[in-house]
Amino acid sequence: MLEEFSSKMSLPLLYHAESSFYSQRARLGFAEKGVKHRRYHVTHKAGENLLPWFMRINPKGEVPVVEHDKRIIIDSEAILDYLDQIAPEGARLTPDMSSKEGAKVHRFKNLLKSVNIGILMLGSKHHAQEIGAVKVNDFNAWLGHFVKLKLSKGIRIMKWYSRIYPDLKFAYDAKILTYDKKGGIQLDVLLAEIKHCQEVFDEIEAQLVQVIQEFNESAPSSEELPWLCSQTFTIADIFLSTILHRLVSIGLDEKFFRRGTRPHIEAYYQRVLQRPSFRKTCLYSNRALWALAIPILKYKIKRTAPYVSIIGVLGAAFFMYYKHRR
Ligand SMILES: N[C@@H](CCC(=O)N[C@@H](CS)C(=O)NCC(=O)O)C(=O)O
Repeated sequence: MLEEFSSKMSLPLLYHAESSFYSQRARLGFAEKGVKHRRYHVTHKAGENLLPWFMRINPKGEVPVVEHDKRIIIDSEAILDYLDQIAPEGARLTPDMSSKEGAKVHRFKNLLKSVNIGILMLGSKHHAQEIGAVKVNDFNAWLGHFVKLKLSKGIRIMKWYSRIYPDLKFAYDAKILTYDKKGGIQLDVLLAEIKHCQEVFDEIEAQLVQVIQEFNESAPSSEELPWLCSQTFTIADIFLSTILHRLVSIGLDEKFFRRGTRPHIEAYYQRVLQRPSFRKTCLYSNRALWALAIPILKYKIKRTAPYVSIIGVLGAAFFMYYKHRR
C-alpha cells in the first residue's frame, strides 16, 4: 500500500489548465510518449495561477509546469524535451538533430513557434468585423471576457500580494508588466500576424505535399500516411495540431485552411482529430462549457466550500442556542 502510494508520488505532476493552449501541447506530449503522470488543474482564468503557492512553483505564473523528482520544468517545449529524456524508449518527440528527419522537425517546430496565437485569439475577437470571415464562437467570446476580467482583477490582486509577500515581490511586479502589455491588440498588429501565418501555412502546405509525395514513391501501400516530417508524430506535429485546433475554435480556420485553400492542411487536421492521443487530451479543450465554465465553477465551489461550511455551522449553533433559550 505504502509502496503503491510512494510510486504514485514519484510520477511527474503536471500543472495544467484544460483550455490553455500551451497545456494542450504538454498533455498531448504525455499521451504520445505514454508517460504516466498525475495532474493538477490550475484554473488560471479564475486567477488561481496568481496565488502565492503557484507563483512559488513558477514565478512566471504560467501553465504548464511539471514537477518531478524535485525538479520543476517550466515551458511546454522544455516539458516535451523532458519527456524524451525520462522516456527514451520508443519514438522521440524530437529526433536527433543530426539526422535528416531531426533537422526537418527542428525547422518546422521553429517555424510554428513563430505563430503568435495570443494575438490571433484576442485580436480576432476585437476586430472580427474588420478582418472578415471570422465567426466569434462561444469559446473565443468567453475567453475574451475572462481575459478582460483577469487583467483588471489580476493586476489589483498582484499589487496586493506583492506587498504582503516580499519574497514574491519581484515575480509579481514582473507579471504585472506582462498584464499591462496584454491590453488591446491593434488592428495593424493583428493584420501583420495574419499575413505572417499565411506565409507559415504556405510552407506547411508545401511540406505536406512533399512528404506525401516522398512517401508514395518509397513506402509500401499498407503503411499509414506520414505526418508533417515523417511517419512519426513529433514535436512539430504537436505544435501544428494544437495550432490548427485553436484556429478552428477562434473561427480563423476558414481563412487559413478550409474550403480548398490549403487542402493538405485540412486533410492533416481531419487525421489529427482521429488520433487517439489527441482525442484524449485536446479534443474538447476549446469548448466554452467543458474547458472554461465547468472548471471555473468547480474552482469557485472548492474555494468557497470552507466558508460556506463555517457559516452553516455558525448558523446551526445560533439556531440551537436561541431554540434552547426560548
Ligand atoms: N512559453 C510558455 C507559455 C505559457 C503560457 O503563456 N501559458 C498561459 C496559458 S496558455 C498562462 O499560463 N497564462 C497565465 C496568465 O496569463 O496569467 C509555454 O510554452 O509553456
